[in-house]
Amino acid sequence: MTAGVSSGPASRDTDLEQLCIDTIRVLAMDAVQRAVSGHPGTAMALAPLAYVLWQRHLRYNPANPDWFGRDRFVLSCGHACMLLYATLYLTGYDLSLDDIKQFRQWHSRTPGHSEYGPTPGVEATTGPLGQGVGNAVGMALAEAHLAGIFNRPGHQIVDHCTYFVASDGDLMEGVSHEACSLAGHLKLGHLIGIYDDNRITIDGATSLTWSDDTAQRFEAYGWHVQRVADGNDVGALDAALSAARRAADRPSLVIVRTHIAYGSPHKQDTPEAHGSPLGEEEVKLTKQRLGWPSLEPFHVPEESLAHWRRARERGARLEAEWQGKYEAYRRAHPELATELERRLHGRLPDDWDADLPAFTAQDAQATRAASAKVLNAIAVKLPEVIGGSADLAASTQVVFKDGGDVAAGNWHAKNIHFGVREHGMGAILNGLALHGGVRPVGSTFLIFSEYMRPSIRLAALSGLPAIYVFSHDSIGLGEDGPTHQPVEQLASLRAIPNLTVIRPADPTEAVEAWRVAVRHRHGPVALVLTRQTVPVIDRSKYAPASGLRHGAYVLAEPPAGKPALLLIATGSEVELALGAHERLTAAGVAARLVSMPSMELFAAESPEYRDTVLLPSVRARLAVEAASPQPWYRWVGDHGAVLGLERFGASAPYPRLYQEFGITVDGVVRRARELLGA
Ligand SMILES: Cc1ncc(C[n+]2csc(CCOP(=O)(O)OP(=O)(O)O)c2C)c(N)n1
Ligand SMILES: [Mg+2]
Repeated sequence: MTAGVSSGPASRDTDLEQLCIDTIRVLAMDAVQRAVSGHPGTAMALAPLAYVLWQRHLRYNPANPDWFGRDRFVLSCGHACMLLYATLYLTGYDLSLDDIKQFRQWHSRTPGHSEYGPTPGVEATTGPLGQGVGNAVGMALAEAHLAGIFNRPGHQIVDHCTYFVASDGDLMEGVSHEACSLAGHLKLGHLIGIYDDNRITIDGATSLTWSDDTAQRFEAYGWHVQRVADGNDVGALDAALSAARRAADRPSLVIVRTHIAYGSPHKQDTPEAHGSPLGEEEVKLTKQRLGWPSLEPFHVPEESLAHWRRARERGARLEAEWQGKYEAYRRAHPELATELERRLHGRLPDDWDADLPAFTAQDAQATRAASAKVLNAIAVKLPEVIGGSADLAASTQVVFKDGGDVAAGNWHAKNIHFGVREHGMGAILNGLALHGGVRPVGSTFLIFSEYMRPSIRLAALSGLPAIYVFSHDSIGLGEDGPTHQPVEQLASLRAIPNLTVIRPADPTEAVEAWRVAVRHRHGPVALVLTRQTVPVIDRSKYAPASGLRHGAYVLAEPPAGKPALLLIATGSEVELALGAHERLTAAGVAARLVSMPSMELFAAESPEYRDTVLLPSVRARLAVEAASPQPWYRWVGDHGAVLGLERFGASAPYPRLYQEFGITVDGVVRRARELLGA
């Protein structure tokens, strides 16, 4: 049953507490009013929660936002970021009142929705609803995993909680369902959610669209659920958060009934308070109703600030205590401590890639199969690499041999079974990456990257080192048909800024693709792999695959003379392009073949390098990729052509599909000749 919590007797510090709480409300109103845009209502409503959480429960040190032992906090409803900014300023992070005044302005540290990076203390980029909930699940999973690996009897060195705040919208979004369902299954006891039950979304009362019983829903997931009937009841919030932590055998949700824009005479409990300034007059009336001592904007009473800033001392003490424990751990287990530090700094051992597999002509195989071998070789040296798939492990082959399955009580294992939850997986991968100490890999069919795209985008925006393995990368998957055959996915992934897409041509390029992916730490990498077998390119005859790191490289030259034609291909189509190159060469056509596994890596190269690969003087250029041609026009130019696919695929054995769609050696040769006007 859901437990109800209400407060005990009022403490003698009540007035000061109220002043501290109202300081958040005032800063939220004023900052939004000054910016003439933003979301004041929810920050105002959740001010008491922020006060209780940041004063009494959350373990953090404003002077060191990166302290590993801190509790994590994710504001999933990123629109309410003024709540977080005000709290970070008041508790004494490196964020000033001027920063608050710069809310939503160019280059400010207080952007319109919370972003990971510009603001110290902000743990995740949130705004797209539901994502932060998934991030929190990922963080809690990372914590449980690292605790399982690094803690020793008497040394609970990994022992922190992850808190999140979710709004109605966060819990309506499917991604939070996926993530919370998995969190309940995995019994992530250090995960504590607070649901802002204000019964308002943008279009009006939630009764318009929603009659879920959220408490029952989360109980059904296996969560510990409590209700706080009044979001202004500091004692009840305090008690509920304590009880949530005590319920350490499963995740907790505290459902807090709040009133959006609490204190505003005309805007409280209205949807208008969600996303617009209250208005000068209403701000004034609200301050009066709150008994606020000044009508001056951004007025912060000294007693309030002084009381809030006790968080600095508290934080320094908490970190020092933890540091003491850590020193004892380091003395008792020096090797483990060194390894933990290596992981937290994201440092790679010098020889991490010394023993990656090498493939010879006899090793023709799908690039997904080659990838599996590389991944397992990497995992020997880099135990921080963990992950799995959304119920497609046998297909994507992201399986750590002898890695064990992550399960409740077996969190130290390496294979994460995300279940059929691609979107949840995407958000959880981001949380794993944000937490640190692990290097997350998630996998599914390329087509189902569609189901995780919002999380991929956030990984890219936040610069997170997540690695995606997307297998079944084209019509080459064959009989499963057009529902499963990606066509436009490569183009759409390549359109995401700061996402690196790599589609290796053969097993040897798959090795290099992993080498790049592991080294690449400032954004996600998607490895796009075949289901079908591809040959191993004979590197004694053609250029080495180390060129992959440049995104594109010259694989084959004409036997003599300057090229008159550039063939450019990726993935399984390199085999066709090689066949065409041979035929054209035999016919006396001077063609250069470029393998371009990654447009992003190539685009990041110097113009000089790019010109050595795509010779500016050669305007007859043909790109070959069994997918939407759109991204290729940049590389083939006005006089070039693309042999791609501008329709959905079909259900049939794949050789027939390539034949029917004209993506064959013959097709390449024909288009090349057309381009050359011969
Ligand atoms: C995925 C996604 N869809 C839509 C939006 C636009 N949006 C922002 S807040 C919101 C709903 C507001 O209601 P609620 O989540 O309950 O937040 P509250 O206003 O109560 O703070 C919507 C639809 C969004 N931010 N993310
Ligand atoms: Mg709401």
